[in-house]
Amino acid sequence: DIEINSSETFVFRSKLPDIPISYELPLHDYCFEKLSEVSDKPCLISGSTGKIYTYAETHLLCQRTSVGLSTLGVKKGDVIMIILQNCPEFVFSFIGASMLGATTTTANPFYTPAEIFKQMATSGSKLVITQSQYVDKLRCVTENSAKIGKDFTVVTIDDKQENCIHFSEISGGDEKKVQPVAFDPNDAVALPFSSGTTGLPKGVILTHKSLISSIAQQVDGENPNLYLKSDDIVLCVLPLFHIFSLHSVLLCSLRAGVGVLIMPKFEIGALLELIQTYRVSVAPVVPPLVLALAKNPALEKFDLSSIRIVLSGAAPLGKELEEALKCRLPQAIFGQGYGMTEVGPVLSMCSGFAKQPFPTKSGSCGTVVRNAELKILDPETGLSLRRNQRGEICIRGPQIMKASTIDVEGWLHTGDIGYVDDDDEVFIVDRVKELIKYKGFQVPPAELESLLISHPSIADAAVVPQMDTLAGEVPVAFVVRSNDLDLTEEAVKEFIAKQVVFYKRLHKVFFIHAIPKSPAGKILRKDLRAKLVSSS
Ligand code: 4UW
Repeated sequence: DIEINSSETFVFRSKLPDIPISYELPLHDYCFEKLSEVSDKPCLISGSTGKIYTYAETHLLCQRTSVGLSTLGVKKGDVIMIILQNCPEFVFSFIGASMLGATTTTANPFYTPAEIFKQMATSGSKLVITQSQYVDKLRCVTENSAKIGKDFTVVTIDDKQENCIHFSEISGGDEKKVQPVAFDPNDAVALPFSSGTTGLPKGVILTHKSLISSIAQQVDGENPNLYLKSDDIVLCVLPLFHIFSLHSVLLCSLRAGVGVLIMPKFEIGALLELIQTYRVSVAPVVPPLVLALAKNPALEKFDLSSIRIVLSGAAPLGKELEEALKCRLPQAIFGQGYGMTEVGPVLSMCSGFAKQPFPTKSGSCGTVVRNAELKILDPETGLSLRRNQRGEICIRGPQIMKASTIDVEGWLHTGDIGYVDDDDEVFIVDRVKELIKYKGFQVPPAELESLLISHPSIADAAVVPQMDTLAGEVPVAFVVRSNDLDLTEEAVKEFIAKQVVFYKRLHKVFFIHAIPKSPAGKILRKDLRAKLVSSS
């Protein structure tokens, strides 16, 4: 019964006060600002070899790698590409590139050659750092005529490969040759790929300013939102090529001066063993990992009492799942963060992780980070909504990417539907954007649709998410055959599977007569999603 004033905006803010954030330092110097205080402390712990790099050693190797990269011709403004499983060399390369004023684009090592070359071309990278097992993909001539050693440079971190350079040649640079480069806080430092709210994957320009803002919003200030204690060991099993791990696991830990336990891939036995051995205290996870931990009987055999924080994100975490793991780790605080690559990346974080924590509710994605504003818009009317009303989540702050789907007032529209409750907690309930998330990995429908339409027997196609207990969501396709009525579901699935990374594979194909579209030609995805619900 309250009259709505159409110009009124309801802005939600953090419970924590804003803090001053300085942009005088480039990202690498900001992350290592307290180096002298932590130089002898463990920084990177390699889970696979057991090797421990102190903060001083890590910093030195980053400097040497930066000199080595510059010897290979990498300079300010260039883009290098990292195609690695989690490993210390990932860190040396990313920070080393930052020291040169260069930008790093990260790719999933499981990508197909087509996906890798697309990202390489779009990002303009001429140097790739990878493992020998992936070099064959880079030699794939059917995808690209560019030649290793001639058109682009490849560095391998393990075995030496023909025409490639070995990492020891670049990490052996002379640190005394480090040249300070002129730097602007608005220079790009990371170029993760994301499809955002619509379309194909695009390079998201994250600047020194955006990443420093987002790190500061988590770990800086008198009462940090994500309080990392000096003897914490943070688990780094989520892939560093994704912004969640790169930002909230690696960069936040470096800034806070805590140890990072690096695991190249997820394997439950090894994971439990490492948590016990290294007394891991902070566990950033995604829902499928929560599931693996909650359900695995082997958990009982290990001492996991060191875990004090479980931070989940990148996809919705069901309450039952959270409860199931809580029972097994009764000493830990559970909470979620809500991130999006374009937001640089964190919108909200569990305030139960703060140095002086707040009580939080299960299912919430935290409260909006400090030094930022969040509002909820009615998707129909565009009006700003009050507490407990569902609408599109929008964010404004210094962490969001340079140039994007930001409106004239500086608000980024996420394409996520949610609400803010009476205690300032953010809840996500739906997604209006096209994006599909398989175990937290991005599956852009537009990418699969363009591949489908390239098939000679397919006239039109649309890809939408279907709910799945294990993966959260899986992509399924609606396909209009052109004339070949023999085209089978299997043939369509295989056609796609050959061209994309495993999590983008189609789980079902439905043949229909026409794809429902709006008068403007936009696929009516809601209608297709509704068809799935009614048929299941
Ligand atoms: N609940 C439900 C969530 C949630 C979610 C994200 O691949 P992107 O672009 O980016 C991410 C980043 C996640 C992240 C980064 C840093 C961090 O600290 C943190 O906290 C744990 C998480 O996923 O996908 C963005 C989209 O993923 C969905 C949502 O739709 C968002 O727009 N998403 N987090 N907690 N859904």
